[in-house]
Order: sequence, then C-alpha cells, then structure tokens
Amino acid sequence: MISKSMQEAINDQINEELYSSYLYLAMAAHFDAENFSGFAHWMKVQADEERSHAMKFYSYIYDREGKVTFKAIPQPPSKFKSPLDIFKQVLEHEQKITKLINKLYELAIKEKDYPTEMMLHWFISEQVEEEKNDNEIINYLETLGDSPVSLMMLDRRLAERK
Ligand code: OFO
Repeated sequence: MISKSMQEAINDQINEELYSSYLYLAMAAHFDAENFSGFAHWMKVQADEERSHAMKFYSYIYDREGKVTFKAIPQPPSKFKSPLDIFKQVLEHEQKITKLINKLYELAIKEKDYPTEMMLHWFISEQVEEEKNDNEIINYLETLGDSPVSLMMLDRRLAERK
C-alpha cells in the first residue's frame, strides 16, 4: 500500500500534469486564433500527452491501493507573445516539471518506496525527451528567425507530429 505522504505528493503531481495539459491547450487556442494550424496541432498533441501522464499517476495510485483526490486547476494565460517566446515558456515549464518529478523520486528514495522509484523511471526519461524536443524547436526559431517563410515551414513540420 502507498504511504499517505507519497499519495499526497502524487495527487499534487496529477494536478501539475492536468495544468500542463490546460496550459498547452491554451497555447493551441492562441495558435489556432493566429492561423498557425501546425503549431496548434503540436500543442494539442502535447496537451493529450500531459493528460495521459496524469492518468498514469492516477492508475498507479489505485494499483497501490490509494485514492485519487483532485484540486482546482489554475487558469492558464490567454495572452501570448511570439512563437519563440511561447516555446521558451514551454521549456521553462517542463524544467519546472522535471524538478517536481525529481523531488518525487527523492521522496521515494527517502521512504524506500521501490515500486514508486521504478514507476518514476519512465517519467525521468520522458522529461529528457520533452526538454530535448522543446530545445530543438527553440534552436530552429533562433537560427532561422521568425520571418513568415520560416514560421510557415516550421508550422508544416509541427503539423506532422503524431
Ligand atoms: Fe510535459 O511532462 Fe508531463 O510529466
């Protein structure tokens, strides 16, 4: 059975994942409003992934005979700046999530909660992948600039995300 402290920490992480989903959906809504359908698609896929992260934690709590409790999800921003600025915001957000996942891992070590350590390995690798993806897009935007042509090219590329 999962400890009360670990259950609470994972419930807090579920809230963070759901907020991440909401944040990326807000970014998708911004890009759709700006007619960047590829950027919007990328953000919608990311929003779905974040919800699936929340659900991984949700299922894990029940696998360990715990209970999920939800807290309010904060309102995401509705005003955004340039695509480069938005992806820098995404990276910053993911770096915060990485720190939170690491904290959960530290708690698992402290409590000698080996199953939670194992479960978190997936999230630790996932954070490496997410930060890498964000950095690639930031590098593209910094190298090629934000001229209409380079933004259109990137929009087409991001539309291909599965
Ligand atoms: Fe964006 O990552 Fe979830 O955990």
